[in-house]
This record gives sequence, structure tokens and C-alpha cells, in this order.
Amino acid sequence: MSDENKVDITGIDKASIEMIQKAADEGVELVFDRAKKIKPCPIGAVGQCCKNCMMGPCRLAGKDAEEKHGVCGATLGVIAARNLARMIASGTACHGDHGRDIAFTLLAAAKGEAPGYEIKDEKKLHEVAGWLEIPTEGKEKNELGIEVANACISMFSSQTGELPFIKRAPKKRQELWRERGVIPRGIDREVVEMMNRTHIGMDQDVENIMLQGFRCALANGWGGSMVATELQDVLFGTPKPIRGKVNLGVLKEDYVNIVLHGHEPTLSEMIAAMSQDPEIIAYAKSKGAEGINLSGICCTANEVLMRHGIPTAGNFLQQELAILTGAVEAMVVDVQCIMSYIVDVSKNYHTKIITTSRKAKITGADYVEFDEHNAVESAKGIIREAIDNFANRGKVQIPDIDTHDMVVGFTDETIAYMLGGTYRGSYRPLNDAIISGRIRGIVGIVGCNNPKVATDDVHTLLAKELIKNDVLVVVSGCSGSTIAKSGLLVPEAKDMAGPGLREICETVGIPPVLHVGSCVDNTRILIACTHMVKEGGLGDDISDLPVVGVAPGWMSEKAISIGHFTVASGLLTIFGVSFPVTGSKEMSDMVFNKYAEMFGGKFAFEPDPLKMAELCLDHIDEKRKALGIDTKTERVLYDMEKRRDLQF
Ligand code: SF4
Ligand code: MSK
Repeated sequence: MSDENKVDITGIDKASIEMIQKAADEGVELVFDRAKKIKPCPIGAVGQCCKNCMMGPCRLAGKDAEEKHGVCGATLGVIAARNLARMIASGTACHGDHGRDIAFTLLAAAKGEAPGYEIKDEKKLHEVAGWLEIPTEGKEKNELGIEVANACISMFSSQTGELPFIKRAPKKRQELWRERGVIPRGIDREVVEMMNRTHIGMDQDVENIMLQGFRCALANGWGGSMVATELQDVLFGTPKPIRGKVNLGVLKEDYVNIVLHGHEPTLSEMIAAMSQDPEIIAYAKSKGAEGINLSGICCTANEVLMRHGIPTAGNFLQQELAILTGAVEAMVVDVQCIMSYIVDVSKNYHTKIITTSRKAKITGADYVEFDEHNAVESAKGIIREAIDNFANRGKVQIPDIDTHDMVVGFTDETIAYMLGGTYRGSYRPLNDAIISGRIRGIVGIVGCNNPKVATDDVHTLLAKELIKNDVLVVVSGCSGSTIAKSGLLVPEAKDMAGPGLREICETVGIPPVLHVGSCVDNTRILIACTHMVKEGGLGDDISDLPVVGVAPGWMSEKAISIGHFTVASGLLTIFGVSFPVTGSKEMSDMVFNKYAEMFGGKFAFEPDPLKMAELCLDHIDEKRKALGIDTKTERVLYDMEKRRDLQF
């Protein structure tokens, strides 16, 4: 490897460094190497390239880029807007299809056609039925489950009207969305219309394109992602705080290691159940292993971690590193965020890459189609394949450093329960803590890792700076597993927090950084914000709250879709790495200024984690000032009359 291509490992944890060194010694290429070799296209990175038709591709770069036009006449602003809008459509499609799959699994389970699955959280089922306006009285859980599943499935195909979960948002926000014409009619419809509008010769007005972008993003946040989160809770149980471990050291030398990777928990739930089967354990022992050790990567990791305490082997950028240990018998992947190069890396070791979804095959990998109608047998078959591979192991090197404990499973329900007390869960204590200034504000740190930036540092430095300043941090996705590696997700981390936040953490027994789940679970943050508004004392819309969203190391189109639904919901949303419209003045103005006029939320772009923290604190303080809570005050008590005055 030439010096020019030397891997920049600034900020990565020691276990990963050990594996990166091993890869270099053994001549195995990694994502970090490819990121160095593949110089990102500077024109595409800032949104100046259009390849929407074959009169082009057209690159509108250079000093006079703003004056240039594509062959069809498209302006730079239109090109940047169309590119961004297509990213939103793709991200919404990904999360939407995830939600749809879960809805079909619920339907099959409720009909008794998916042995091994059953409705685990009836309370949640009733709650979701309420939002869908489905009468529940006298209905047996499977009967209701069928109706809820069908109502969710119809959210994808509906052509008119409003998605039902829109009603969950504060009334003022709903009205703003209606006024702007961005309430989604149907999830699939908004994705299709977005693709249509961005075809050559279609929508050529930047604001009009982005309004449909918002409608499409809202179809994700208050549609597809919300369906996924809610129905996963119904089927697999709503998570509760649980302890787990994170980093490559969770792999066990004497066990058959199966790494679960991807996003949809349908298969991994069944593998988790079947790995406990005495017959399967006996089979593993018959092959010389002590048993079966499951761990996760990416958001499948988050799903099985928060429901079963299954440890996380790593985040997005650690998927190749797990294979480097030589200890992984099978990496079982479902959908999304799977690097095809894991197949190439696996060729150097004995690891089997097992793809399981018709939607996500990888050339060179094994394929065992997962069918939820036959999940028990599918899961057992996959586990047996892994066990059979145990005998093929070569030398094993599992880093025995840097494995951290973490407490996860802080849903919007558990936050209310923990902070609100045993008898009646409520957001009152959280709101009071914010009003009194003990908690200055809340920041959600979400999203991916990106080899273009100092991968762990950008997340952890930001989180540390925020908690030090009394900001309660909530995390999801790979950001959660990244920050967990620096020990911030345990109650003992309160000692790194400022005095106000520390007091709350001590009283309640929570960490200063709360893990809310996977990428689709960003909807839990939306619902928590809505509860805070409805509880009273912090304004009458999400945009009034001292709350910020940050994606410090984003890379996926899903992040752009998520960012747009958080902005549309009223939050300042800060992106690191780069922002794919900065090559156009018109689109930069739209994204960083005009969005605020439209929705009260907007994007900011800042790659430096400490400057991100400053932006968060400035925004929080501005919101506190507007609310009149910028000085520490005594507790504000809301009586029933005052609460009734709030528009809900
Ligand atoms: Fe060029 Fe217009 Fe075709 Fe885009 S749509 S590639 S700008 S001609
Ligand atoms: S898995 S979308 S790398 S967070 Fe949700 Fe991680 Fe980003 Fe995939």
C-alpha cells in the first residue's frame, strides 16, 4: 500500500485499529482504503452534475456555474434540487419498504400463517389501532392485528386524503403542513410523484420541487418509518431499558459466531429465538463449539440489542472488520447498508456471507431466501450452515480491548415512564427539567459513519461537549453504537455531564445519552417531541422546543430523507461530512434559509464536531429565550385550565 493511500484512522477505537492493522498485514482491502483511492467527484459532491437524461450528463461547474444551463436548459438550482429530491425519494422508499414488509409479517402472523411470530405487545396494538381509528372493543388480538396490518398496508397504496399518523403531530404543525400542501396522500404515491417530477422536462421550479421533497420525506417520518417502528413493537415487543455490550470484542472464540446485519428484524428475531433451541445448541456442541454467540452490525444490531440484549459487534464501518477476526462463521444480512465488499473480505477467511432477501442479493454470497411463512425452518437452516462452518476456522484474532457496556431501549414510552414515575408515565418532569434549566435542551445525534471523516470522533466529541453543557443527548442508528464505544451510554457517564443533567441522571438512574433504537426509530424522537409540546410549557409546536437533530457522519440517502422530515417537523438539523447542494447558491439559500421560513426548521452544514455543538447550544439558547426560560426559573405548574388552553 502506498503512503498516499495510507488509512486515516484518526478517532477510530482501538479494537478497530487492531483489525485495520491486521488487514494491512494480510493485504486485505477495506472501506477506508477504497475511500482514499476513490477521490469523491467534487462536482457531484456539491450537486452540480445531472445525469437524468442522455443529452447529458451535464456538469455545471466552474466560476460561472450559476450562469450555465444543462443541454435541456436546466439551471444549476434545478439540477441540485432534483438530485436532492431523488435522494429523499430513495430514502423514503427504503424505509417505506421496510415498514411494508413488517406490516405483511404482522398480517401473516395474525392470520396464523407465520408460525413462530405472534403479537407480543397488545397495548401497543390498541394504541396504533386508535391512531388508525379502528374500533377495538370486543376484538380478539389477532382480529385487531389483521385490521391494523391492512390499514398500514393501505397507507402505501392510498391515493388521496392524509396519512393517518399525521394526526399524531401537534395541531399547529398539521395546519402548517396543510397550508404548505405537503401532507402525504400515500407513501408510494409521493415517491412515484417525486421521481416523475424530477424527470427531464418536468418540475423546474426549485421551491416547487422541494415542497414535493418534503411531502415525500413526511411520508417517511410520519408514514413508512412510523409503520415500521410501531408494528415492530406490536410484533416483537416495545423495548425497555436493557444492558448490552458493544464492539468487536463481543465475538467469542469458542462459540459459533453469527453476525446479524442490516435493518429489518423479522429474520434476526427468529434467529435469536432459534439460537436458544436445545437441539440447535446440542448440534453446535457436537461440532466442538461451546454454543452459539449472536451479535449485530448496523440497525439489525440495534433491533436485537434493545429487545434481547444481544451485543453489537459494530457500526456500519466495522462490518468488514468483524470478518477480519476470523471468528465469524456467518454474517447473515437482510436489507440496507450492506457493503458488497464483505464478500471479497470473506474470501480471505472462512466466513460465509448469507444474503436472505430477494431485494438484496450480492454476487458471490450464499443465498438462503427468508420467508416469514416458514421462518422457523429458514432460521434453523441458516444457524446450521453457520455451525457447519465452525470446523473451517483458521487463526482467530478477536480484539480483547474496548468492549463497552451500554444501556439501551429508551423509547418515547420508556422516557415518560422513567422520568414520570411509577404510577403515571408523563413528560411533565422532563418539561420541568428543561424549564428549570437543569436540562438545557435535547439533541438527537443520529445516522451513519462515513470514512470521509474521523469516524468515531465526530460523533463522540459532539456528544461529550453537549452533555457537559447540560444537554440531554438521544442517539439512534450507527451513531448510537459509535457513541456507546466511548462509554457514554451507561448511568456512570453522568460524571461527564454538567451539574443539571448530572442531577437528573442521578435521580432517575439514566445515562446522559439515551439510545432510542434504529434508523426507523427516529420517529420515536418525533413522538417524544410531540409529547413535550402536548405536556405544556414549551410552546405549542415542535419548532418551539429547544431541540436539535444532528447527523455528524451521514452517508445514506435515507439520512437526507430523515433530515427533511425533521426539518419539516420544525427542527434545526445539522449535517456533517458535506451537503450535496452547496455548489448552487439558489439551493443553498433554499436549504439553509428559506426552509426556515417555510417550516420553522432548517438545515445547517458543519463538519467540525465542536462547532456543531456550538450551533446546537446557540439554537437551544435562542429557543429558550423565545420561550422565556433563558434564566433558571422555578417550576412552572400547569393546571387543567392552562392545559385546555393549549390547542390539542
Ligand atoms: Fe443535462 Fe437536462 Fe439531461 Fe440533466 S436533464 S442530463 S441537465 S440535458
Ligand atoms: S444502519 S443508514 S449506516 S445509521 Fe441504520 Fe447505520 Fe446509516 Fe445504515
